[in-house]
Amino acid sequence: MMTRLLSIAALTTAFAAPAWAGTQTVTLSVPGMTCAACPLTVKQALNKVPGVSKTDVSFDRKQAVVTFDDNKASVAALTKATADAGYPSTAKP
Ligand SMILES: [Cu+2]
Repeated sequence: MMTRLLSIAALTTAFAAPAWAGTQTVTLSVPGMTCAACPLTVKQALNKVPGVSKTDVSFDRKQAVVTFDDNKASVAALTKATADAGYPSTAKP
């Protein structure tokens, strides 16, 4: 039983490490979006941050789901980017 668990863990690590090392997804709460154009501004700001690979901004939910490489970007860099664009944000737990 233990051996089996360990080999599964080893396999998972071997396959996961090369392609996905450092890839993180964070959901940012962006309460300042007040019209349908706002998400475009937020999306552009986030996409300019080096290391960001995917940005999905929802006006209805007032949130942005961002996929980024944590070797290049950080949650702090993402929230700063939205704040600089006029939309302060915070990471949702
Ligand atoms: Cu707007």
